[in-house]
Amino acid sequence: MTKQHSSSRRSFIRNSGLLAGAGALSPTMSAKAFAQAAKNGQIITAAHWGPLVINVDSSGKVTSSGPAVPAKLKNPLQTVVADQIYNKVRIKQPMVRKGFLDNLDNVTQPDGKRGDDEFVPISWKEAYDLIEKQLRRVREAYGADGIFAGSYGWRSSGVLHKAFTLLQRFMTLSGGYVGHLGDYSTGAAQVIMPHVMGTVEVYEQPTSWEVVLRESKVVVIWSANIANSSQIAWSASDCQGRDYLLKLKESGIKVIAIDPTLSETAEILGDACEWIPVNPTTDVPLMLGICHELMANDWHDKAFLEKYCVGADIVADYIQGKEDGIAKTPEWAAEICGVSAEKIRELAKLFHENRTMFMAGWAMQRQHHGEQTHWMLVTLAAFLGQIGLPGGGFGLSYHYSNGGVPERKAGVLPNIGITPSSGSSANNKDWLLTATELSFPVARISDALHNPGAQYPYNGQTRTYPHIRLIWWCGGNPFHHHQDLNRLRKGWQKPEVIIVSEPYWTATAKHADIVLPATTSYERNDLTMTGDYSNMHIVPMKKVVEPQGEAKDDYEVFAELSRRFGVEAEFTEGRGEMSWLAHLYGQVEAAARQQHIPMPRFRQFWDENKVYENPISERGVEWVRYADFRKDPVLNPLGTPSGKIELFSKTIEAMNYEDCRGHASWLPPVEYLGNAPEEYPLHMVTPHSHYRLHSQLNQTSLREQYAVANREPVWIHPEDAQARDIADGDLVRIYNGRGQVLAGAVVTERVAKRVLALHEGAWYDPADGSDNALCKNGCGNVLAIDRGTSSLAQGNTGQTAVVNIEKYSGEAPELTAFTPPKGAA
Ligand code: PGD
Repeated sequence: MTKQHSSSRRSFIRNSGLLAGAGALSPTMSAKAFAQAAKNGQIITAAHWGPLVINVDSSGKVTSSGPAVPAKLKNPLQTVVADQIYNKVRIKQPMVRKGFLDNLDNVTQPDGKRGDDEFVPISWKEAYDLIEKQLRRVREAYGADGIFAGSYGWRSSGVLHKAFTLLQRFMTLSGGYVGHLGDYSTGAAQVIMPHVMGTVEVYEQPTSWEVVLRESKVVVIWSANIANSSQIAWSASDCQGRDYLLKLKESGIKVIAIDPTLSETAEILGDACEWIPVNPTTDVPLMLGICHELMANDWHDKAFLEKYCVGADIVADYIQGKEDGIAKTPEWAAEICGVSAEKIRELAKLFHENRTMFMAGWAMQRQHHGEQTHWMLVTLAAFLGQIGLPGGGFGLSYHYSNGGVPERKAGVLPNIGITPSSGSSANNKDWLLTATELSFPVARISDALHNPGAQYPYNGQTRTYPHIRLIWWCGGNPFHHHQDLNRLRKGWQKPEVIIVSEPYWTATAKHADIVLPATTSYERNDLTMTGDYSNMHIVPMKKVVEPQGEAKDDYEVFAELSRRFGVEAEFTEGRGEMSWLAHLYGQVEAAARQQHIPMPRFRQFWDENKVYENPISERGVEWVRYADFRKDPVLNPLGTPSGKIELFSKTIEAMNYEDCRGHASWLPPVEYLGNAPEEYPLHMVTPHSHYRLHSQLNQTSLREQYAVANREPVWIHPEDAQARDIADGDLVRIYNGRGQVLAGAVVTERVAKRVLALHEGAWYDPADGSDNALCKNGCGNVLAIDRGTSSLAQGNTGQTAVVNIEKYSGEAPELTAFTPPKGAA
């Protein structure tokens, strides 16, 4: 890695732990070994972090956990199942906030104390009674649109115990709710890409890794951290993505990582990878500079642009400055993005001369004007003319859910649905239309709470925020995932009732009125596939231990509430846990048999206690994204209005948005290094941690491996540290006009100058109930800006924040992130 310096290496290794696991082969679990494992009291289950073998002692207690599928690199997330189950921050029984209980006669006038109050234990019966009464009251007084059950979040794996799906199933059947649009992962890209490529693109299988390894000459890992993200998947990781990284390392392919930080991916690739640090949120100028150089040398693929794209001439005029008088030369780009003009020219030549695959991640679209980055990346790939060729073009999902791992021949396991499979009477209900109209882009939650009834633009429409009176969150943690938490905290005081279902006392649970203890996935039976694209395995997710304390499955809770609202039969469809699993498995078995894939009957599958691996498919191995379109764009048109790649979109232009024009453009963000004020001269980025899935697992012993000064570590460049007299290991305060957090300094050259990297997902831990409360654990979202990416997508902007940092001079406050609130200990 060209930019790695030895002085930073030690602190990096301390903070990544990656190399410690390298080469430590996981046990290969053959069928015989699985059978033996079961006999020995080992249980097979799965989590987002892959299939797991769990060791249980004679008293039924979990002693250790590890991988059930072999992988060359250790996945630390697989090792802490016991910590997840037995944790002092588990919610032991239903709880109600004291101020809420005292104010029950006046519940329409909330007391403003959420997040700064004590809790009182209640029985499940009391909790159900309270919830039933409040739901009936809110629905009668305000209709279904008074209830927000969008409840975004990563919950846990499983096709039956899907937290927010169960909440929404109950709400659908019992009278309605308002939900959300989009997600935090790809809020901008998933709205812009259908206009450009005719599909969301971000959740689709890119060209197979096997083809890349055989055909690509250059791989550009652009704002993506394949090493970290492949540890997890929306279903369960198939654990193959990082093995492919190791193969890439050995392949001789030229690999480039463009990123403000030297990620774990670049670290694994070592000398096979050149790190090009780029200023945060300035990838568009870099791409424009490369395009300018392609055009200056007449290297752009005119035949491709003519045959497969619309609007290339308009974009070409923009690149050359004919539209706005600014030629997007490498020099112009270098000034903004921090990559030298010489390097930009070198990249243009390299990409032009070689089969190049862009593996783009999503962090670069979680920023103000984030729609532009993926649009511009497609534009650059189109100028190179390699889209649809083996090993060329772009893929927007190599880092996610092990994208690029070849798809297997498989039946696909269905999930329990939001509406019953029999078809629901709910579909005919009046509320559905209103709720559809009032659902809002998920990252506008604070805005919706602060501005009920206000109108806002979204993807060509004018929409209206609902007036939210009751929130139920189940399977997510907005008090880590949302931006500008001080603003959320204020808006959060407005609804009349807030209910949270959670296994742990997260900040979201601490900010609720009624808290229901949920089981972890290890306390119930379920099923999952692995690899959201590869469909590689089907795994029995076996209950490992009985529910802890008074925790209940979300399924059981919503089934009971459904009974109270007279819709139990529709909710359960007459099934209990195991009959649901047999039913869902039956569907995958039937689909598999149609493809002549033999599968055991459910009972045998379940009893065998093993991971079932689907057969290899030649088609999956040889998959080249957009090959059909390239072969015949008339017979295989894209889903865009023109059927081609829309480098210029008439649809978007007609929306007349100043913040998203008819073609990809450089629109400077509201905050970045190019306009940072003197008091906040640094840019904070918030990458995803190697040791967590978002905020999940921050409470486990893995934290001992990365915490610095008992806080979330922040990476700071030595020059920025020296200028502030900050040493490695110091307790520091990071702050801007939105808030302040404590963190532990890691002084390292693996972050670009004037950039701080504070990984997302540290549990929010406000010191008090004040407007600018110091977060004692280091949650970056206290500092990130809360505004939509643009009028088009209204996605989240978690990567947009300018800040400053100083050595913390006061006495270190006690960390309370992992301590239950008063009354609950
Ligand atoms: P998680 O930590 O996964 O984060 O935000 P998300 O809210 O998904 O939260 C899931 C919660 O569900 C946990 O608290 C867990 O305990 C709980 N849970 C797990 N299983 C169950 C269950 O069975 N029942 C119930 N009731 N609860 C359960 C993630 C979001 O954060 C995402 S997807 C992205 S991509 C964003 N990334 C960034 C970023 O890069 N930078 C910033 N600044 N901010 C981000 N926020 C976003």
